[in-house]
This record gives sequence, structure tokens and C-alpha cells, in this order.
Amino acid sequence: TAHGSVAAVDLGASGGRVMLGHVGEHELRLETVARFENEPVRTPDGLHWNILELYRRLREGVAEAAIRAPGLLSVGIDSWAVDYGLLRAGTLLGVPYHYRDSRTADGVRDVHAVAGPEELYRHNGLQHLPFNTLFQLAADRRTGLLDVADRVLLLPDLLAYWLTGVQVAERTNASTTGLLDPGGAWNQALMEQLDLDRSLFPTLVSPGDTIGETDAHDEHRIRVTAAGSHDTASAVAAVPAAEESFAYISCGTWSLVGVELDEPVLSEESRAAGFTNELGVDGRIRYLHNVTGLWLLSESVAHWRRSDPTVELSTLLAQAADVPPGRVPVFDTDDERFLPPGDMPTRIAAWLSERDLPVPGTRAEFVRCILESLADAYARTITTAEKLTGRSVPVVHVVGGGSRNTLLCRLTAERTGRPVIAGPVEATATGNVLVQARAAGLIHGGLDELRSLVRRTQNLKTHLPS
Ligand code: LRH
Repeated sequence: TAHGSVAAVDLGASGGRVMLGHVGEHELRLETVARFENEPVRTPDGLHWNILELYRRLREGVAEAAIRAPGLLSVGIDSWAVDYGLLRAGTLLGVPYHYRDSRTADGVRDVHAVAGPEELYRHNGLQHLPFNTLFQLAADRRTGLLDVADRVLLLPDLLAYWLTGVQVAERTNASTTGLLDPGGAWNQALMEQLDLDRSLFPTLVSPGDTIGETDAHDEHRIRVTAAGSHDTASAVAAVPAAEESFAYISCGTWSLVGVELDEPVLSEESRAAGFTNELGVDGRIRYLHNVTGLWLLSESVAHWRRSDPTVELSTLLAQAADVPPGRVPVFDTDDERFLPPGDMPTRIAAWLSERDLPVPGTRAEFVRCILESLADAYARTITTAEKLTGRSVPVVHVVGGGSRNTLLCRLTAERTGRPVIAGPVEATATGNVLVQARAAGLIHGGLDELRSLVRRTQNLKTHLPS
């Protein structure tokens, strides 16, 4: 049977990696080729991504992957959603903004003046998040930047364009713009309503489609394949579920908590509960809620380190595990004050004080408070998803970096009252690899087969509720 290698470029909000996936019918092995930081840069006009640095690292990583795996079959890119570059005549205009930049508030006001939240939900089925692409584009209209642009490329599509010269919009990520209808086509009616030129948006492609070829490694040209270019779409494709019905938590900077469906849920209850209908691999619907994830923890640790460089996350986690149950309160992780970068412990303390709840006294208690609050949000989200979809969910899969956080997995099992299956850690890169490997003919079948391969080959750990 066929064996071969593909390369996954996986860009997260705090770091990127290039991984080789060695794949066959009974083989799925990931090898890290490159890891690099992703540090946003603040300039007077706001918070930006260092996109050229990311592209340089990506090219280096792909060249290294091609050296390590002669005959490399394909490269695919995924990243966080919603962010994009504006172009004119193929040239990038300005430095792409970070979705945590505050300019989006005006964009929300402008869009809602034309189409309110209920109407938008009927159009696109997205959870209201102030950084959804359509709000960012409205902010770019205010500065006049949008008037100059003739193209919008989401970041993985921008990087793929730089590799290949070909401009496309990959569907799973395009579904986070707010400008796609739930069927997966550009929503021309909404674009007209929002005065967005249809020609700004390129042709849609689906995961597995070929985008073009790159010369990133000079020995031979390498095919660039569309992965599920929204990182969460790739992560959900790699959930090692054996069950028909399961919940997943894609746990990284964000925690994306939900279920997989064949049809979107567009009810008013669903909108009010903050559920999104994003497109998944193979036309599935990722019906989920964005829970503010380990960002709360990483920003807290970053804050403490500014005054005390000896602070270590692993030490704090061990101490947090020893905090007695019931000692710390929970807070609402969804509160918008936690979105921008900054001093999280002070914001959490303020949230608690406003409600006369006790403020954690130590860093370890803060960590415990964050993890309890996340686990509580996961449990509430899963219960709500069950109610809104009319299905019951016997098991919870935690994938991504957070699946390594034993305390978080344990608290999630307790608060959901369900077994938690943790892993794979590199779910996003794994999903990216699987889609490319299938397109290259190394493996066959639908999501069930892809998931079964993950289950048979990757390290998983089960946490049972007591
Ligand atoms: C996770 C993620 C999430 C989006 C957010 C912007 O990395 O892609 O699915 O909502 O970033």
C-alpha cells in the first residue's frame, strides 16, 4: 500500500510550526520540522501580525521538510480564523491587523446600523464576535483602506498566494468571515447590503483541492493543497471519535466547544446562546461556541513574569492542583473585557469584586480559578449544545495543546460528568496532514476513516469523572 509524506504549516496565535506527516493506511506519524514564535507588533494605528516574518519561517520550514522527506507530496497551510490582508493588483496594502485590535468596535456599530444581529445570524449563522471579518472590513472602510483594495485574502490564503501566485478562498476559513451563507457560497445579497464589492473575494475552494505549486525548495516543485485552512476545522477533523455523537473541545488560545452536525441550526435561541455554524471538512457543520481559552492563563503568566521572571507555568499548575475544591469562585470567561491583551489577574479580580465574590489570594489560586471557570464554561456549553440540537453527548474529546493540561481535563470530566478523552496534542497539524494525505491518495474514505486512523495511531488519555 501507498506511503508518503506531506507537510503541514500550522500557525497559532502564539506560535507556528511546520510538521511532516508520514502517512499510510496504518501509519500516521508527525515529525516537527520547525517551531517559531508568533509575536504581534503594536504600531500607533493598532495591533498587527508580523506576516512577513511568518512567511519567511514558513518557507524555511517547507524547504527543510522537502530536504528531510525527499519526494514530499504536498504542503498545506492553516491558521487562526477571520484575519486577512487587503491587496491591490496583487500587492499587500498595509500590515494585517490582529483580531484582538480594538478598531473593530466601530466596525460592529457600522454593520449593525445596516443589518442587526438577528438578521446577520439568518444570513451567516455565526456567533457574534466583534472581530468577525465583516466587522473588520467595516473598520477598514472608515480609514479609507478598503476603497483602495481590490482583493481580500484570509491569512492562510495570502500565504498560499505568496507560495503559488494563485488567489483562492478556502471554504472552512471563509465561513468565519460572516460573508458566506450556511450552504458554503459567497452571500452576494449580504455583500450588496454592506456595500462590499463581490470581486473583492476570490473563488472558493474546499479542503483537499489543489491551489498550485511552490518553488520553496529548489530541487522540485511541490503541490500546495488546501487544508481545512481554519485551524479549528483541521483540529475537529482529527478528533479521534469512535462514537456517532460526541462533543469536542479544541483547546488552545481559544477553546472551541461544540458538536458536529450535517445541517446548521439557525434558530433565535441558538443565536442568543452564542452558537456558531462554521464549515468543517467534508461539508460538515462545526456547531460550537468560542470559549475564551488558555489565553486567560497565558496572559496571566505573561503579566506575572513582567515583575517576576522566575514564574513558571508548570509549577503554578502543580500548585493549582493542590488547591482544595470549592476554594475559588468561577467567573464568566466570555466577558468581553478579557479579549484584549493585558493584565488578566486584575481584570478577573475586578469581575469577581463587582459581584462580591472572593478574589484569589495567590497565583496558584488564580490559576485554579481560571481552570475551574473554563471547565464550568465547557460544561454549560455542552449542555446547551445538547438542548439546541436535540442530541445527547456521552463523551467529550479534548484536542490541542490544552489536552496536555491534566488538571483542566480532570476538572472538565468532573464538571461535565462525562469521560474526557484527551489527545492528540497536535490535532490541528494532524487534521491538516490527513486532508492532504487523502488528496494525495495515501489514505481513503470519509471523516470516520480519518478519525479511526488517528485513534489507532496516536497517544490518547481518558479522564473519568469520579
Ligand atoms: C482558534 C481560532 C478560532 C477563531 C479564533 C479567531 O485558533 O481560529 O476558531 O474564532 O481563532
